[in-house]
Amino acid sequence: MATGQLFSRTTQALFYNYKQLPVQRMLDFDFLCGRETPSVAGIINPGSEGFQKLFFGQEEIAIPVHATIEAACAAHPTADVFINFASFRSAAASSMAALKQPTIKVVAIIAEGVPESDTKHLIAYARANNKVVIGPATVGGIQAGAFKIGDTAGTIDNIIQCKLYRPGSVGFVSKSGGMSNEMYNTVARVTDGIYEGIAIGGDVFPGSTLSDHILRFNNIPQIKMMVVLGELGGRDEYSLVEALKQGKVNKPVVAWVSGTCARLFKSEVQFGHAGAKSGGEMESAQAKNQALMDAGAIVPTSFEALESAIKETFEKLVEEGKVSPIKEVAPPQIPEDLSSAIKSGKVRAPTHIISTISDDRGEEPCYAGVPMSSIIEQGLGVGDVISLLWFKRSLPRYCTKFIEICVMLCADHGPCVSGAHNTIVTARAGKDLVSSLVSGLLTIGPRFGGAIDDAARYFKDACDRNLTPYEFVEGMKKKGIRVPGIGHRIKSRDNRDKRVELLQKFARSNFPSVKYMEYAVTVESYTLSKANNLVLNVDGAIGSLFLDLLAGSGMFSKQEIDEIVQIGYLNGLFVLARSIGLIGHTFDQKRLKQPLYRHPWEDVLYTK
Ligand code: Q5B
Repeated sequence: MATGQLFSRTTQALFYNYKQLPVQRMLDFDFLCGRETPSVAGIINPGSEGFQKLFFGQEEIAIPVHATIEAACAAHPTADVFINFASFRSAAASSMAALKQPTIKVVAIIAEGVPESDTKHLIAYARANNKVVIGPATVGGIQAGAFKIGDTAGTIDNIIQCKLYRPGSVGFVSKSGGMSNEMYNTVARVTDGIYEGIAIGGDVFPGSTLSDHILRFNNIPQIKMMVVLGELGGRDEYSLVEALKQGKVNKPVVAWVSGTCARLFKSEVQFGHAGAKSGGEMESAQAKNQALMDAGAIVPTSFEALESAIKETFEKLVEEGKVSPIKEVAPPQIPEDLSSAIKSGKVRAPTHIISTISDDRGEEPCYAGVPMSSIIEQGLGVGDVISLLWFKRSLPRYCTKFIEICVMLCADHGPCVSGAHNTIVTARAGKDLVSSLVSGLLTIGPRFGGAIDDAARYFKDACDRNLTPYEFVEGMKKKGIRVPGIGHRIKSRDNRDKRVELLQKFARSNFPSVKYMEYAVTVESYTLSKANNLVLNVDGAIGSLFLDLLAGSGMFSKQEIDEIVQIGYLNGLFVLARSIGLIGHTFDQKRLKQPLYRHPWEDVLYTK
């Protein structure tokens, strides 16, 4: 293992398996410490490349994302720390790949549950190649005022409270990451603070040991004393005992091995960590505490007494003049994330979108305030969903049934109509479903299917103004406008449109009034006197009947009806319905494996 500093204020890391929170916490720590460069040089997100936007203080920065470890190392040759947030399944392979990169010197493995045999291989490789592994099953480590691994030391508030934004004189090493947070606090209270803290992880075979780090701390001049927090189970603490006995450590070491309560249990107990179980007397907390004390460490009588032991040791160093007084600096304020500031009610921000028809934020999505489950439990249909999402209210059943009939009757009208033709040609050109559908939908307009809204507008205006059919039709003719909802390419007086008949039949027996539809029929009588094909078509039937629905249901104010007619909701019925048929035509052509369509020459009049 390397012999001194692992990190500095310029250390940069590669972060494997993107997790937004720990990366952002590292960058917030950087800002707190006044680092000039972000401590995360790059992110490795296997298989994807690009940039990830994060905050560095108040500024947004784009951190490069690489698909492979090799690519990341090549792009960031000065980044020598590899922070591995892979799962326990892939942590070993990715850590080994990182260790094999010449640029990587330290690998921190966060995952818990890495197979012990894999960890042993990593340890052997790291030792042979003079590299450091921290973990597995670790939160990482921190060099105060310089560099922090992932989530080490928790929230920014905790980091500030523990004064980790500037270096102190204490080297700290523990097995537990959770306890290290506790100890950073304790150390900050009774000394000038942490210089470096490492959690080696709670596995049976940690990548680096307590003594590895204590020996390393011993070589760092800024560290004046060390604190060790071991735990029952394993023999790791004995290598520290050996180092102490051999005089390899010449700075005071305050140590405590937790787990003394294990003796209160009748049988062997497995504590939180994989390695935290007493396998015998030697591995008990009591035995290890005793051995450490015998070897010269300062060992308190209990965990509660650890704080005063650290305090006394530090005060002695101060008295001896071995620690120079620290110059306190106030850390800069980290700008709060907008989301958390809003949550805590500190700020308000204008929204960019306003929406009134649906809400997916609760336990279940709601359509116009009606929960999904209630729609299903009441046995409501697509007509009810349309009434909620388009009209923002629950309409009576005869209205929603009428909507459903419109959708069913307009779903398709054969392959020869404009929309289906376009869809078929597009599908045969090899295009996908959405393109084929959309190319068909784009033909819907004033002549084809999209005359419902105009039919409603003109019929309403004429009927409300009590115009005779003659006045209405001839008035339109004078303006050069064809009456929307009148006329059809194939339907005529003698070949009535069945759809129109069905809609009229339903409305006559269910609607309170069919005033507008009857007006449209009188218009039809007049236009039929001009030409056989000037029938009330499906658009005209829906347009006039919807006016009757709006006016007769008692669910809409006059103002709302005017708005619906003016905005133009009703072509939506044809668009929605015909999408069903156009999708069917797309599938039909694909199923039939139809080749590219080419219109025949003989069907074109070539003329000058
Ligand atoms: N004339 C639909 O025209 C069509 C007149 C009129 C006064 C009229 C035409 C029209 C209004 C728009 C409308 C919806 C283009 C139709 C639909 C869905 C579909 C389709 C499908 C499906 C048909 C001959 C003479 C001329 C014209 C006069 C025609 N319409 N006068 N008001 N509305 N209608 N669209 O047959 O004196 O000779 O110059 O624009 O409601 O799209 O199945 O195919 O489900 O898919 O081509 O049902 O009526 O007639 O253009 O040769 O005109 O009649 O001024 O008079 P045609 P044209 P003149 S439903």
